[in-house]
Amino acid sequence: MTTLALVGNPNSGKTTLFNTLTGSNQRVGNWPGVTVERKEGQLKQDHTIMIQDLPGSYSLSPYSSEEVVTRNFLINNRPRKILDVVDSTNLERNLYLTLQIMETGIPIVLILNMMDLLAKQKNRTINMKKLAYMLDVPVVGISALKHNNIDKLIDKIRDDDPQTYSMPSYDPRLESAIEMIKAQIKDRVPEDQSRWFAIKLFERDEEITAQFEFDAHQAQEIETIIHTAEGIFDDESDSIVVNARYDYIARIVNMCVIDHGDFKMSVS
Ligand code: GDP
Ligand code: K
Ligand code: MG
Repeated sequence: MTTLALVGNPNSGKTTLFNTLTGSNQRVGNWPGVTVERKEGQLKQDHTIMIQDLPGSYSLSPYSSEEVVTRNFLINNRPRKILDVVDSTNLERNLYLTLQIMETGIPIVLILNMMDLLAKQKNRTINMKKLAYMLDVPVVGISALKHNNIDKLIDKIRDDDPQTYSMPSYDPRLESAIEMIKAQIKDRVPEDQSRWFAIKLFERDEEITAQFEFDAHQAQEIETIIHTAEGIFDDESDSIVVNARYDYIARIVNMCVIDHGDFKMSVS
């Protein structure tokens, strides 16, 4: 049995897509310890594929029960692939979660949902080929509601090639801090997960930091790396990362999206 995780912002269409993919092959329950609904189901076309519908999240920070359930599932269960459902009419905001998903190193299919709405709005064109190229991940545009392009999505879901992608790379000064923290933890975590943990440590994520049980010397070394970066950026470490992600998204969107509305405004 292969487990794939459905992840996305609230209202990106995850449940609609989940129902389309699994039909009536669903099990509904609760996540242990929290009143967050848990849903899993087998892909209609292939019962060896189990799809886990994870709670809607804007980030993988521990800000809400939903986000904690989602991130713990991704980190502890390491699903074979993440199906990242993005509301294509809210691309920038949704890509913020996508970047964090990519930091985990887990293979991903980027699903641009609500393409029917985007087409109707007529104010934006997304070049999906370019987006796939820039992010280095497979991208498929669908409408979960109208069932458009679901066959193509299922092909990508069933594609079992071991997939890797280049990690999004941020401001070089931030990257060097991340590299230094990675060096501190290199014997403690698998290589493909080290970026995720290094970023979480850099953000001073309490839960992840506690998991490592650093001795005083190592805690001090890591704190010095973080503190130095904060001096360089004149900002708190967690907002350095937030800004780096938004800068990266702005660059990607700038190259992959044409806003027709902006153009009209700029000439009038
Ligand atoms: P979730 O919160 O991510 O599980 O999102 P839902 O599946 O509950 O969908 C949120 C709303 O968006 C619902 O009203 C859906 O009918 C609607 N929706 C989902 N997918 C699409 C789509 O592809 N196109 C359009 N127009 N609406 C959609
Ligand atoms: K909803
Ligand atoms: Mg839902």
